[in-house]
Formats: sequence, structure tokens, C-alpha cells
Amino acid sequence: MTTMITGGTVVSATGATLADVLIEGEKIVAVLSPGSSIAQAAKDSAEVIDATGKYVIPGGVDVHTHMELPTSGTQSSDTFESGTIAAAWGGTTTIVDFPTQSYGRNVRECLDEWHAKAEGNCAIDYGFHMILGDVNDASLAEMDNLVDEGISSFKLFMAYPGVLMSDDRQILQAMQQCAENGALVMMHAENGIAIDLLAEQAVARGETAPVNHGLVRRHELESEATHRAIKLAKVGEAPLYIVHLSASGALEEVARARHDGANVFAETCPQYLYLSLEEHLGAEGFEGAKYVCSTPLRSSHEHHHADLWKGLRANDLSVVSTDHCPFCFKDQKELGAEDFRAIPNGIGGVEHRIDLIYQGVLAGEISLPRWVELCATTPARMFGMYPQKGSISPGADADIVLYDPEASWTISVDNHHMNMDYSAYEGFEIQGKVDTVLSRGNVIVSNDTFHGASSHGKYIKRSLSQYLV
Ligand code: DUC
Ligand code: ZN
Ligand code: ZN
Repeated sequence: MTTMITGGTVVSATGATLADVLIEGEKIVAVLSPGSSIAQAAKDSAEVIDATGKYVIPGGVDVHTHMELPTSGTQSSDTFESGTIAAAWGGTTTIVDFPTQSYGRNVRECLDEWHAKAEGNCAIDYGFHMILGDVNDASLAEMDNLVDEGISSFKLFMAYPGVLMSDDRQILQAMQQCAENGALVMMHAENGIAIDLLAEQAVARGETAPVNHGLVRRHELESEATHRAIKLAKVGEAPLYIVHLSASGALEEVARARHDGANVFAETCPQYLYLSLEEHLGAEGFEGAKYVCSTPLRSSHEHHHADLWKGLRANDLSVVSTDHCPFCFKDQKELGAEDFRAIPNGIGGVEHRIDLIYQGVLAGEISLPRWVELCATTPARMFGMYPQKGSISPGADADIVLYDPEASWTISVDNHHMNMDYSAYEGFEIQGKVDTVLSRGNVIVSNDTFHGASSHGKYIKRSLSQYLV
């Protein structure tokens, strides 16, 4: 089938221009000058999607999600099906999720479980990173096989001792392995040993409310771990990607390393740009549990939000992901009613990243092309999916979003599609709206209706990062 998107403003990571996009089957075959004789001829034999007044952008690439993640005696509340449908509604057409090896388990077994959960159940395309919760000789050997299978990045934890944490020896070993096989090390950079001590002491004092989750996970402990990870990566001669960076101090560490020329990168997430320790995590009663995530929300009395936006402009933060890890308030967040340490860690947001970051364009924090670069193009390049994903160019997958800058609406649990009984962004007024979404040439969202199928999404065998120097 031939489809042509006409009359829109095509926005890429480098600029915006009026152009028509010609699609043949699943692929983009041409980006044409509107009114040209070629465009006119193509239009006559194509199904036309009118994008007049809309931005035409590459489908969003969210490289940090946790669907069906078993944790804290429960599991994240979106299945691959519900989570990828919600992503599609929000203009994201690719996710990269995290198969998780927990301590004592075999990497291959855990990966197989994730493939079984995702295969045939995704509305959009998906790839995997692998979480290594037990770095040992067998896991190290398996890493090379995974790279061959398209899992070209590995997440390690400096937090959660006894559960997922790797010590410095294990981190260095995994980094050395990545230096050999070309994979990217992703790091959860928080000093878990110090955090667990502070958490124990807080609970012993009777400080059990959700806000204590943020108070004990001090920003100094994120900077310290970020610094250590950067130095270990230097010694291990491996590239490093810091996940869910939340604080000014950690950003300074990344910026310093980058300015020294290191292959060090970082992502942040909308919750760290818009939500705060006082207003959200510190909300009345047990409400703050809705905002328990790690790294935690930071204080609005400091300058984390402004610094993170600056980091996004300066490219010390290269990607915006969501760390989508949703839980319902009822029966899930409530598991920690007596002790903040038992509250499942995570916020759902896969549906709202494109909209929330677009508000940064309107506020003058980032440019229109930077929005596309942060939400689609760089994540695709960083994780070896470019130009198949993250690009409107001939040969790319026809994953395309028509975004209406004139529409306005309000985020609410009543209109979202994620499997959560609350929204972390309830009441946020949004200017701009996802209008139409194509995944590999198929219109999966239009006219406020989901037309996709949960068997449509395909596993993406990723290459090595295309972002490293
Ligand atoms: N880290 C994540 O990336 N997601 C959920 C919880 C965590 O610690
Ligand atoms: Zn993490
Ligand atoms: Zn995560």
C-alpha cells in the first residue's frame, strides 16, 4: 500500500520544513518538496493523510520501560499489551524494556521469560536491554551472546544490596566485558549501602512515610555513585550511560566527564523535570506513595529542575526516557503503608513523555528539533536502532506521529490508557496533542481511536550504539 502524508511540517533533529512523506508498505520511501511534480504524481496514486497545521515527527523511542516487572512482592501493572498500547496513544512507537536477571538466577533463563512475555503481545516494536543482577563468570560469558542477539546494552545497579547491586569488582568486570564486545553499560547510580543504612535509621526513628524515601536517597549519594561509575568506566575503558539522572550534582559529574572527552552519557525522565519531593513525594498522608521512584524526586528548594533543563540543552543529558514502571495505588503502592521501604518503586509515564517534553519547547527550555532529538533520534542512535527508528528519511520504518500544536487538554487518570488507578501528572494542562500515529506504515491511532493490534509489534535486534566516538 502507498500512503502519503501531505501538508505537514516535518520536524527532525536538525530542523523543520514543509514536506510530504511518501510511504510504501512499512517503509518511508521519499520526503518530497510539497507541490513538486514528483509529489503531485505520487499523491494521485496514494492514500493521503492530511497533516496540514501539524508537526510530522518520527515516532517516539522510549528506551527505558518496565512492563510486567516482578518486584516488591507484586509486579508493574502494565502488561506488554497494555503498556505498548498506552505508549502508542502517546506517540511512542518503540520501547526498549529490561529483562531482569535477579540474584542467583541464570541470564538466559530470565531473558527467555521476557521474550515469552513480550512476543505477540506488543502493539509497537520493542527491543531489550539486559539487567545483570548477578555478575559472575556465567553472566559475563553470556553477555557476548546477547550482543549477537541484539541486546547491546546492560544495566547494572549500584543500589539494592543483596538484591540487584553489583560491587565495584563486578562493575569493573562487566565494563571490561563491554569494552571487548562493544556494548553500552547503563548504570543505576546510587550508593545503595549508604541508602539502606539511612533508611534503617529513619524507620527506627518512626519516620515511615513516603517522603522518607526521598530524604534517605540523598542527592549526594547519586553524585557519589555517578562519579564512581564514571571513574570505573574510565579504568574499564567502556562507554557509560547513566539512567534516570535526577539531580544537579550527578549532572555535574556527567558534564565534567563529557567535557573531558569521555564516552559518558545520561538520560533524565519527565518526573525529574516536573515533580518534586515537597509537593508530590511529600503530599498529605500516604498520597506521596504515588511518587515513590528511584532515583527519587528532588527538592524544589534546590535547582535540580532548572539544571536538568539546562543539561538537556547542553547535551550533557542526551535522552529523555520515562522509566515507565507503573503500579496502582490500591493494593500495590499500599504495600508500603507502614514502611516506605516496602512501597514498589516506580512511576508510570510511557504515555505522556512526548507531550510533557513538548511543554519544554513552549516554555523556551528546548527547541523544536531538540524535542525530536531527545525523544526519538538520539535514543535510536544511542541504542543501535538508527535510522530504522528515530528518523523520517528514505529507508526508515514508517513510524510517524502527526502532532497537533493547536490542541489542548488535561492529563488525567480518566483519559489515560496505562493500567494505573492514578496519574502522576493529574491535572497537568497540555498544549499540543498526538493526533495520528503510524507504526511501520499502519495507522494505529487516529481520530481518538486505537486501530492497532497487540500482535503487531516486532522484536528489534539492535546494533551496537551508533552514538559513541
Ligand atoms: N530503577 C529503575 O530503573 N526503575 C525502577 C526502579 C529502579 O530502581
Ligand atoms: Zn534504576
Ligand atoms: Zn528503570
